[in-house]
Amino acid sequence: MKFLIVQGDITKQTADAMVNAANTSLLGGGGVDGAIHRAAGPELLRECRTLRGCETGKAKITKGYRLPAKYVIHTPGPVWRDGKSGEPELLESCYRSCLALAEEYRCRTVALPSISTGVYRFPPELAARIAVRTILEFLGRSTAVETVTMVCFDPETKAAYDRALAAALQ
Ligand code: AR6
Repeated sequence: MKFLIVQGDITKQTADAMVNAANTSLLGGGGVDGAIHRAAGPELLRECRTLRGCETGKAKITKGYRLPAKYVIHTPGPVWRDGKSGEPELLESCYRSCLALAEEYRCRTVALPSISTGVYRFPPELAARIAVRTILEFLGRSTAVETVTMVCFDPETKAAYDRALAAALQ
């Protein structure tokens, strides 16, 4: 099992499954969602329309079309309000739901973005701690997934994940 943290554009990452930080409509948006839809091509939106949305904290899977990934796993993260509206539990549930689908589809490699820390304003340090803990727990019991790569778009986000991993391994 391997957990990697890299900086870059997730749409350029080759993986069996690529996770999309979507919204509950699953019909596209800005940020990483917009980048994934642009790189995948219009067939992705066509398949997403058949899914009839997704609840916050859950996940749905589609094909990857023109992306360097066999599957895209779409998850709507929580919008940060005050931290007392179930945001941490919902974020953990996003990671769990995505990884469970990757396991079900026997994916060996999974690339993930930092869910909810962009437009949805989840504090990056807390988000990174939740993501790292949930991913490490999952990797400890997964039989299909061998490598999870957290793809951070900017250096500040990568630094937050590096710190969270260092703290988790202490
Ligand atoms: N590769 C990797 N990470 C990226 C990329 C990329 N190409 N582009 C942005 N990020 P966000 P959210 C980072 O806003 O907070 C959309 O409109 C970004 O810097 O994409 O979950 C959806 O449709 C940040 O660190 O997702 C929803 O409406 C992280 O990805 C809403 O935004 C997440 O930022 C979801 O908001």
